[in-house]
Amino acid sequence: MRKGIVQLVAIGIVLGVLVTLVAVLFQWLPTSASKEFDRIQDIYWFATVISIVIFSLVGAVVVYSVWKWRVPLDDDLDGPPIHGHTGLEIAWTAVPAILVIALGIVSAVVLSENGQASSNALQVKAIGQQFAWRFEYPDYGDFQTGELVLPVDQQAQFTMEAVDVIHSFWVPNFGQKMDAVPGIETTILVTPDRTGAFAVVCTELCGLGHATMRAKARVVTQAEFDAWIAEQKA
Ligand SMILES: [Cu+2]
Repeated sequence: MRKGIVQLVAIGIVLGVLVTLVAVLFQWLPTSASKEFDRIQDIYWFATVISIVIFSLVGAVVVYSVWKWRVPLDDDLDGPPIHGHTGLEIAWTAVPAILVIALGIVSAVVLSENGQASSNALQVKAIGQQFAWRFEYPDYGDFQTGELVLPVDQQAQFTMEAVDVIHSFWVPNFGQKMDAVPGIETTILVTPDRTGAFAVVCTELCGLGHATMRAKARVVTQAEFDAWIAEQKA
C-alpha cells in the first residue's frame, strides 16, 4: 500500500514537471505591453497552475491504473461491482466548485479593474473603415492619423467608431479588444507600460481586404508624444 502511494506520487511529480516545462518553455501569449494585459496574464497563470495540478493528479491515477491493474488480453470477466465512495464524491465535487468560483472571482476583479477609467485618461478615437484604421485625438485638435501613438504609463480611453461594417480594434500586446460597430460608440481602456512598436489589427472579418486592415502602434515617452502631437498640428 505504502509502496503504491509512493509510486503514484512519483508519477504525479514527473507529469507535473513535464507539463510545467510545456507551460513555461514556450511563449503562449504575446508579450504584455499594458497594465490591463499584465492583470489578464496573472489570471492565465492562476488557471495554468490549477490545470497543472489537476492534470498531474488525474494523469498519475490513470497511468498507475493502466500499469498495475491492466487485465490479461483473454480476460473477459466483468469487473467487481463497486458502490461509489461518498467521501471521494464530495471531494471531487467540492474542490472543482471552489476552483471555478475562485477563477470567477479573480476574473471579475480584473474585469472591473480593467474597466476603471481615470478622469485624466487620454482620449483617442479609433475609426474603422474598409480597410484601414484612423485615429483622432480630440483633446489636441482635429487632425487624423493612420498611426496610433501613445505615451507610456498614461491610461488611454479608446472610443471606437465604424464607418461601414463591424470591425474590431485589437493590439495583441495590449490584451484588450473591442468591436467597432456602426451607430454605436464602444470604449476600451489601455494603459501601455512599455515603449515599443506594436501592431493594430482588425479582428472582425470585415470584407475582402480584412487581412490587410492593420496599422502601426507606437508607445513612446511623454516628451516624444508631445513632440509628435506638435508635429501633427503643424
Ligand atoms: Cu475591419
